[in-house]
Order: sequence, then structure tokens, then C-alpha cells
Amino acid sequence: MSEVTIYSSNYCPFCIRAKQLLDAKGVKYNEIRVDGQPKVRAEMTRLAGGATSVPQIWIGKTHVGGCDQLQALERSGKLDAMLAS
Ligand SMILES: N[C@@H](CCC(=O)N[C@@H](CS)C(=O)NCC(=O)O)C(=O)O
Repeated sequence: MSEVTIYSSNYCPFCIRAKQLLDAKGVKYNEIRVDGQPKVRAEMTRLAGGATSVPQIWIGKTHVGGCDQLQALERSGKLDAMLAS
């Protein structure tokens, strides 16, 4: 199973939704909090090609994007294969 990493912050509804989807699938993920961590957030933005919003999600080495992109992968039926690879 691919390693999943999610950069998140507290009180972020998109982060909660993304994690709920992963939790519902029983997927374990590394969660990196950016609250009060400008250096961590800057590193996230660099790795995410300039994206500043949370969550930012990686499946293995693939940058998925945010919650909307994760949900789109689920709707298209591609998410499980990505998680399994
Ligand atoms: N479309 C994005 C929306 C994410 C979003 O708006 N996140 C808020 C926090 S809940 C945020 O990071 N706002 C600050 C910013 O955009 O820099 C997604 O699906 O992940």
C-alpha cells in the first residue's frame, strides 16, 4: 500500500473531509500539521508546486492536491488503485 501524507491544519473543514474519506477506507496516513509552523507550511507549498491551501495530499510520490482532488479520484474510481500501488 502506498504511503499517504496529508498536510493539514486545525479547524479546516476540507482537511476533515479528506481525512474522513481516508479513514472510511481504513487508510493510515502521516499527518503533518502546519498550524503555527510557517517553515513547514512553506515546505508544503514548495513541494505542492505553489499551492498554499490545506490539505495537501500525497499518495506515494504523487501529489494529489487538496480535498476536492481526492474526492474526484474517489468518484472516478481511481483512488483505490492509487492507494494500493
Ligand atoms: N479546494 C481546496 C480548498 C482548501 C481550502 O480552502 N483550505 C483552506 C482551509 S479550510 C485554506 O487553506 N485556506 C488558506 C489558503 O488558501 O491559503 C480543497 O479541496 O482542498
